[in-house]
Amino acid sequence: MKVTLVCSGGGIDGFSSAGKGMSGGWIGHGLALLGACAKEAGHEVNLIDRRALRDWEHFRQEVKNRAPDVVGFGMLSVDFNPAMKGVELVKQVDANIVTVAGGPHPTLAPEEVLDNPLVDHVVLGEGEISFVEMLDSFERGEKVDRLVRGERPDLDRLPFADRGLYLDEWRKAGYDYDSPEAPLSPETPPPFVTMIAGRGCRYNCAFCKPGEDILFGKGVRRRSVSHVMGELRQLRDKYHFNTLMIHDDCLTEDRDWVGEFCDRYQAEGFTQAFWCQARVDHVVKHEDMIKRMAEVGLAGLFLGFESGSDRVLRFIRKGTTVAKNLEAGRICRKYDIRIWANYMLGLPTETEEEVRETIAMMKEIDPDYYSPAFYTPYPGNDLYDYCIEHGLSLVKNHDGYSRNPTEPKIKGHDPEFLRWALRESQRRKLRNSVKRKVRYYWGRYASPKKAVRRAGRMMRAVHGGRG
Ligand code: B12
Ligand code: SF4
Repeated sequence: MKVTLVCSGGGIDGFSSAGKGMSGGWIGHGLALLGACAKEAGHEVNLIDRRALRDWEHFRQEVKNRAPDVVGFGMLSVDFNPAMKGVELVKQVDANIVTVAGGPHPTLAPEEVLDNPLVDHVVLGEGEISFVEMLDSFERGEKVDRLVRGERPDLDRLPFADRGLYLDEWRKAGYDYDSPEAPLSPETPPPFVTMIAGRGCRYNCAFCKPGEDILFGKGVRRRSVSHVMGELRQLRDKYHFNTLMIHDDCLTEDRDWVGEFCDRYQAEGFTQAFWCQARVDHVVKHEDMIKRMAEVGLAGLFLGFESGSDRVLRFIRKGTTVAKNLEAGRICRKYDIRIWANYMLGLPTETEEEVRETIAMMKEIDPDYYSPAFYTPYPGNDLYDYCIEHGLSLVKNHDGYSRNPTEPKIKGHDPEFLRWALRESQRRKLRNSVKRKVRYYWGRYASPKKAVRRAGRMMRAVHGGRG
């Protein structure tokens, strides 16, 4: 079968965004894995990334040129409108092309996607096995149900994500990367790559669950360290990666796995700095694990601090406390680990006083990167259901399912106050700003390591001049 996968991503501003930050410059591991599996089964696969196209006419042309038998759309809730527009255009190009939708939104709100008669099939949950079986059935001319429940794969039996599917498209669109994926920050110099070591999470935050359980099943399935090391070796040989982001919701959940990973990372000669996501309670409970991770290359953590109010943390079932948030911040600082701080403003039931507590907490933590969100109710979690039941949601259509802090997404909050809180939460205390400046200039010009390196360079220059 000739298969075209479509990355509908990038939200409403998706076109011409490839390479721009993490939304535009990171591959989607779901489609990259689906593509790898379909290729392995003998199908011909290519990918259209909306982010690397100019407009819908460009999309139509690409579909025409590729003349696929099947088009598979991957989508989050925020991608619903562009994905449905894509389905419509595919059918206009050729009504015989089979359209299949999968990913978080079709899994969490299948009825909305099935409502569109132009969508021929919907796959719920993980697609590697069932999508490929579907392609095989099409090839044999067999009938396939419209709604298919994806079978969960053994992650160690999967091939590695086919990054080329994305990178080739980006290059064709003129993005001349010195890095396979867009670096996260100036502290993750290229070549930068992302990877996924497992699926699922055993925690129960109300703004997330049960969505991820529905998508990946309850609990965590992690690839073996050997399988992950195989992919890292491939990334080293093929892309010479210099920095790495591991996307797992919570890589630090299994101490033994992390311990084995650190040992193997070091033993196999990897020295590249890496970042990952973690929970603050893990950082606090297992400082020794964090220390070990820092020894082998952990350079930064994405931490979900969420709120500076213990009442709000309980309400959203985060399972952490403000004291743990502060302590996790202190531990990161101790091991020179950068902090990417995720937190929310404008949650349901949150008072202005509690928002101020979040501001005060952020000033105390003094993270390296602020990642604030206006709480957004999107389908698939208990807090979304709460907002719908209480008539709180201000989201008018799927384009509004982005957490970007532009407009408050629920009723009961003063927009002006939240916008002030957004700015204020990111304003450092004078003491912290000064400390940061000093650290920066020390690191850049005066640290003993740098001084030795600079002296070495000067000596070589002098020597070179004489020679
Ligand atoms: C990494 C990540 C990001 C990255 C990179 C995204 C990217 N390029 O893919 C960044 C930081 C940019 C990001 C951004 C956002 N993200 Co995000 N992200 C994730 C995260 C942590 C991992 C994604 C991943 O690779 N998973 C592993 C792969 C293997 O799983 P998968 O992609 O779901 O694919 C499998 C199935 O879904 C299915 N499938 C997928 N596509 C298709 C297509 C077909 C045809 C078929 C048959 C099957 C199929 O098969 C795949 C293999 O089994 C997930 C949480 C998670 N653990 O998955 C959240 C998650 C996907 N993100 C989420 C959200 C809300 C967002 C944002 C909207 C947040 C915001 N800023 O407002 C944005 C929107 C981005 C956009 N579209 O523009 C939600 C989506 C919920 C929803 N209802 O849509 C999730 C589930 C987190 C959560 N628990 O709430 N995200
Ligand atoms: S928010 Fe993070 S820790 Fe909480 S349930 Fe979701 S993935 Fe797990």
